[in-house]
Amino acid sequence: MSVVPSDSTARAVATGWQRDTILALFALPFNVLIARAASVHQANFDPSQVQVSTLLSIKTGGCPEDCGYCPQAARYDTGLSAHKLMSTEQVLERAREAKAAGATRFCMGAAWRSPKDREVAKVAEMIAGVKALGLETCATLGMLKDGQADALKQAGLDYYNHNLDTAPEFYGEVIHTRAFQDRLDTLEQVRAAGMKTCCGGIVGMGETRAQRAGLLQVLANMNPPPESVPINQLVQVPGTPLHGTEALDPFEFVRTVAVARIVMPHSMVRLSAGREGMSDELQALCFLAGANSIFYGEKLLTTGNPDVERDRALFARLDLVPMPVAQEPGTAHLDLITAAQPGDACTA
Ligand code: SAM
Ligand code: DTB
Ligand code: SF4
Repeated sequence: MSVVPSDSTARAVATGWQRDTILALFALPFNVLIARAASVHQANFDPSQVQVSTLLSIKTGGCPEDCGYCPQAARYDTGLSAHKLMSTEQVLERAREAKAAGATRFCMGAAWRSPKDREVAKVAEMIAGVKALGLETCATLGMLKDGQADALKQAGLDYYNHNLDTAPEFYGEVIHTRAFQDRLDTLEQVRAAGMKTCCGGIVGMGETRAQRAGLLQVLANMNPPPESVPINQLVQVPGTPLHGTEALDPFEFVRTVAVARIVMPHSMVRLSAGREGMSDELQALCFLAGANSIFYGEKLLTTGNPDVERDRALFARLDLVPMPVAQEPGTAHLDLITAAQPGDACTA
């Protein structure tokens, strides 16, 4: 059975993915699905390279939204204390540390529904400073209003992260304070300002397989699809409404990564939240299935991430090397493959 358009590894990728086609990919025998995803991955990227990004919460907690998964929503008692926006110097210090540890991208996250213009001006200062360090810049600040995306772009922002989180039909069961369409509107502003998008979602929130397929369908049919696609596994935080949700079968998580790789062959697929609870073997399967980016450093925004020693050891065990900035997908870098020193993995 062929459920992948024959040109899916070519640069001009098929759009117009149907839900049934994506579900048929999910339903392939596990080994067939992983082999197919691995071949799409290899045709477009050097499979031994993994992008290394570091995340920093520049404004933590106290958020007015009601996202059912999020420890930073003020209305849930998660024991998290709220902090005001960090100073530019504090942020730059952390960015210098991230760079020294081997990160190539620095992502700044704020627990806002939507930033005020004066907050955007402060973050713009941070972005300019991080960019000047030679790092790729990414920010996730909530919904953007007119002019804000342009201000961020002008400051040097490369990527704006704004997740769809889940399928349109499941969205209303998780978040009530803003709509799926609001997310699409912000992503459109980001595109119009000339920035790249980092957009993905969360799995393991009690959604069905059809809904996981639905999330990937909306992402893959964006024109163009997001350059970065974070696949988060729900980190269950006591006090949030989704705490206690039945855990997703880890192999279903791997299938989701594999299908994301097939339907978005040129995007970076990031193994994002939830990695701390995954074994090295499970992560290796995710890399085989086409994941080629991670968050690196002990903390995500407020929850844990594998410590750097564990990730260095994982890279060494799997002969993975950090991806240099600006690798263009679709061009297998044989020079880099041969130059890579297995075992000399993370420069961190
Ligand atoms: N407040 C902004 C917003 O929501 O757009 C930016 C920060 S928000 C924390 C960024 C993303 O983190 C969310 O869209 C969600 O996908 C992810 N996230 C938050 N809490 C999570 C959790 N407990 N497990 C997995 N992903 C989570
Ligand atoms: C994304 O998709 N995942 C990151 C990043 N974008 C901002 C956030 C994960 C947050 C996990 C929960 C926490 O640490 O608070
Ligand atoms: Fe607020 Fe973002 Fe958390 Fe939603 S995901 S509660 S908007 S910080």
